[in-house]
Amino acid sequence: VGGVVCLGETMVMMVPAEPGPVHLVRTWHRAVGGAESNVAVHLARLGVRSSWVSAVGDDSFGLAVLDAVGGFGVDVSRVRVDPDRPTGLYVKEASPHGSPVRYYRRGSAASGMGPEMVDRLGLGSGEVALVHLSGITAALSDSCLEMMRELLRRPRHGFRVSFDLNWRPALWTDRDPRVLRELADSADVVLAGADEAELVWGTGDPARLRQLLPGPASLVVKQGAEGATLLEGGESYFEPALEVEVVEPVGAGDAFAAGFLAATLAGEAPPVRLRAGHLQAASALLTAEDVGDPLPDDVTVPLLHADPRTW
Ligand code: KDG
Repeated sequence: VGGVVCLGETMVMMVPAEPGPVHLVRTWHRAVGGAESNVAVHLARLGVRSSWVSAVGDDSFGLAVLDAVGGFGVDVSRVRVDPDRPTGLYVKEASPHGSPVRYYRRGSAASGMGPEMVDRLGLGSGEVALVHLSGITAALSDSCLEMMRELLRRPRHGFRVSFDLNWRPALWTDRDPRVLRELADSADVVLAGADEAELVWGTGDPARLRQLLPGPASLVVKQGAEGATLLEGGESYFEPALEVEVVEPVGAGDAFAAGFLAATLAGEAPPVRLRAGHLQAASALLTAEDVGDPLPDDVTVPLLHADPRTW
């Protein structure tokens, strides 16, 4: 079985390391985060061969990103090092109720990616079973959007494309989000929160979506703490989420995607694929880092490796 290529920006992430208003915080925890590399990391942890492709600056933060993602067992050899643009950065204030994020990524190395990057993905090699994209990339720059379009235009010999809508309002202030629909409709597997589905297709209700679409062959609608619905082959499958005490929610969507995609590639049945997504998401909800593991292993590891077939 071929591996998964995840394409999209990863940044250095700063999280306050002491309480209090952020402008007074002087000690920071430096981590690394990016939706697509988060997916790659979770896949690697699940034993799926994964590679992360993006661009980083020729700077220390770029090295930090390569080190961190590579250190999780993800192949980073196709990442472009751009001598002219810096690695992006973002600041996250961790809270269980959603985490305000401030980006410092305009003009970043990753935003300089364009259609030429598609040739770096190794698509013709027979080694790629799936390319994973997200809506974040479409918002980064015109050239990034063109890169996605170019990829989605390529004939899909031997690989599928998955697309997580990953709506980040802060990135769309001067862009038209309708382009997300165009991208979603040309992917094979789409993951969307109910709010994101509403934005793109005008409804987040799986029953209505089922009537509305043809669109992607597989559409997962994530209904928050309630559960998730998979629309596929004219059928609809719902699986409730796990109940967990949320430490910090950012990164849970990426974890869900990885669990779902890993089980999909393994040819599992729809309920098992949804449960695999929920298990991974639960492991991410229990940590403040996107994919970090600061909690005792006895909490997160069993979740990461639980068998969704025996749920
Ligand atoms: O899904 C988590 C991501 O949102 C986070 O890691 C940062 O990639 C990121 C982004 O662009 O928001």
